[in-house]
Order: sequence, then C-alpha cells, then structure tokens
Amino acid sequence: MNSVYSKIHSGKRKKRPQLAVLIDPDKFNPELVKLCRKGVSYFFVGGSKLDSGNIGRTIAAIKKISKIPVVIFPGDEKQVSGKADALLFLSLLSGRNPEYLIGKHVLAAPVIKRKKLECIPTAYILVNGERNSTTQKVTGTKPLQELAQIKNTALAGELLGFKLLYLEAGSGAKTNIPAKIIAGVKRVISIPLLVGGGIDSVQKVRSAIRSGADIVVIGNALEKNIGLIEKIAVLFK
Ligand code: 1GP
Repeated sequence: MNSVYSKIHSGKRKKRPQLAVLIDPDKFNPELVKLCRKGVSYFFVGGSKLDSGNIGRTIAAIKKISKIPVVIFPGDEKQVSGKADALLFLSLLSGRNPEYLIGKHVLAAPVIKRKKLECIPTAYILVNGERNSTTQKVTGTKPLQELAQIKNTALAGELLGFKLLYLEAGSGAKTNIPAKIIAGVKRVISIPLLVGGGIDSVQKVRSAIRSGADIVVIGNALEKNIGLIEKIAVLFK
C-alpha cells in the first residue's frame, strides 16, 4: 500500500530518520518549497487560526511546485482538505480537555471520510513549555513536565492504538524537547516518534535524531531563514 503511513513506517523500520517541513498557510513562502528537495520527506500544513479554504489553497500551491507528500497537521476540526495526501488525526493526550481528546474529532470524522483522506491517528503530547504556547492557550491545557508522566502517557497512547506519537514543545518554543525525554519515550514505545517545536539549528536536529526521533518537524526556523533547509536536509539523505 502506497500510503503516507507506510512511508513513515518504512523509515522507522530502516532506521532512517525523516524530515517534515511545517508550513503555516498564513506565512506560505513558495521559495522555501522550491528549496525542499532531497532530504525532505513531508510537508506538514496547518496553523492555529485557519479555515479549510486557506488550507486547500496552500496545498494546491505546494503541489504545483513539489511532489513531496503533503500532510495536514490540523489546528482545528475545519482544517480538512481532500487535496492533501494524509491528515494527522491529533488527540491531545497531555491535556484533559475533552474537546481536544474526542470532541473535535467527532465533527471532523464525516468530512475526512467523505474526502477519502488517509487519516493517521496521532497521540499528541505537549511537553515542558516555559512560556505560554499557542497550543496551551487555544486548548486550555497544561504541558507535561515529568519524564515518568510523559512516558506513561506515550505508552497509554500506543496501547490505545494510536499509530504515531508526537512530542511537541510548542511552535517557536525557546526550549525544544530535551534529549533525555525523547530517548526515554523512545524506549517505551514501538510506534514512530515525531518531535517538533523550537528546533532551529543543525545541532538540535542532530540531537533529536540521536535521541531517537523518527521524524523531526521544523516550522518557524525555516520561515525565518529558508537557507537553513539545505544545511539540515543533508542530515536526512
Ligand atoms: C509546531 O512542532 C511544530 O507545532 C514545529 O515547531 O515551528 O517551532 O519548528 P516550530
């Protein structure tokens, strides 16, 4: 089966970490997409305050330039478009807000089904956060701090049947996910591990890979400096 999930899974099986470039449609820069060639496995598209029209237009624009699969990383239930190759169906397991655990999913489910979009159930865990991230504000939840709690939450996600685990430090976070937390979570789960938030240098990418990230997600740093993609992409060839 030629799905996005099988591509992710095959990267993990072959121990070949993959890179996802996150594009916020409000800050879409076609020049960045043009620079993404070898080394970039996915475009993630999403943002906290967008509608489906916005998402669809951005995906169509990316697809005109590039053949790299586009995956929706939705900020809310309206960010669904049949133009994407897949959607990460995120459940915010670090929080206790029912809307972000199941409520919004009930609203999005019939749309996803109608659009025949590949849907990848993803356990989403917000970690650390020295400042109030957008995710915290929008969802009204607090990030997890303690390693034992993070590991147990990750494990619960896997046992509940989620297909991916996403450790999130928050968009533009000052502190990215520490190596110790990535490595600790990696030891207890067998599903692919995504790591993102505040990764803005080659060193931080290298550290995430060494600690066990199967997919490293980068957004803000590339919006600020598109030239960084070439230095980072070589780590994924
Ligand atoms: C945010 O994890 C992603 O949801 C990427 O974060 O924009 O800080 O790279 P950055």
